[in-house]
Amino acid sequence: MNKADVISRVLGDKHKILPRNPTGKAFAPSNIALCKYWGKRNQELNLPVTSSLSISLGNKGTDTDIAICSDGFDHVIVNDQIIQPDSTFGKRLQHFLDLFRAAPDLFFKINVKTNIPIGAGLASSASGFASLVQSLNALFGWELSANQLSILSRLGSGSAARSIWQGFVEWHVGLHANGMDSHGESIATQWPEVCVGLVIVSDTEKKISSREAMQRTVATSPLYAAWPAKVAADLVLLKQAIQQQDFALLGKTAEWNALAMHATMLSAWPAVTYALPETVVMMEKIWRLRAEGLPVYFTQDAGPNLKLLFLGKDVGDIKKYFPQVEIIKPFYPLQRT
Ligand code: 2P0
Repeated sequence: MNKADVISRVLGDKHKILPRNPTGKAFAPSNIALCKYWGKRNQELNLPVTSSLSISLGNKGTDTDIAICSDGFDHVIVNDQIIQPDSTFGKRLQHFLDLFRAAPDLFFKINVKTNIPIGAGLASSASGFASLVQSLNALFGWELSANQLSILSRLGSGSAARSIWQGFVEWHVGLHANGMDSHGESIATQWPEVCVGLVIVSDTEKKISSREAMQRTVATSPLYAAWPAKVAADLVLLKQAIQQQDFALLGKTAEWNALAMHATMLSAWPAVTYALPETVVMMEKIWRLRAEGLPVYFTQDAGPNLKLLFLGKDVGDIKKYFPQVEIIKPFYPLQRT
């Protein structure tokens, strides 16, 4: 089963219809995993080894405008820059769009605006593919369900399966080889006090893609065997923390899960590390502040930047100790900046 088979299955009769509308637009939030997706059981379909759980970042994410075009090629603009079709990103996008060309002469004009640094471990591909799929849904008039949108987004980038919803989202591992049961699900609980702080250590492109790093970790790390059990335990704890609004449990579980994921990478060969010296200095600072009584925790993805987790009551202290922090209130998504 390949991506085209999955798309046929999701779209059914709608697969070859031409766009019903001249344009489509959609916004999707970025998301930060509190229990990480690290490792695939199917590379082609981005099917994960484990479930994962994230929090979406409200108004931080990607807007995509798409229109039909008959120039014989696609035009892609990201943050006012033309994407060259032969660049790595241009080719990746092209391959994805090819899956949705209902006629050989159907091309697209795509304008993408993202308000998060691209490629710095801030999940830009997640919000990018989730907004692209939703803009295609609007353009073609497919009227897909959220679960179907999540499945199609996953084909572009695994973590995009979670960016269809705001708030807490669980991406189910699924049992089927075709991945039809591997999609996100919104966790209804609202927790308005929870804040995420972005601390940018570096916004340069990462040296090694998540895709390659995951593959290398699964293939070579002796610690990877312990990862699925760690995830299973952490998912239980995170859901308990969310339900009981137990912030210490949420923060501890998320931080420990991130450190365990990075430990699997560090024990791969050749080792993978996304931390810079500044990343480690910041971890030490967070641990010191916590020992002094400030309930702040962190998580780290495939990049050197840390995302802080804290409560609204501590915003003043967080700004004092991390003057460069950008504060996001995930449960107030309508405050567009
Ligand atoms: C996550 N990350 O759960 C994990 C934690 C990074 C660290 O999902 O190959 O861009 O496109 O499926 O989704 C980043 O990897 O990888 C990621 P692909 P993706 O958020």
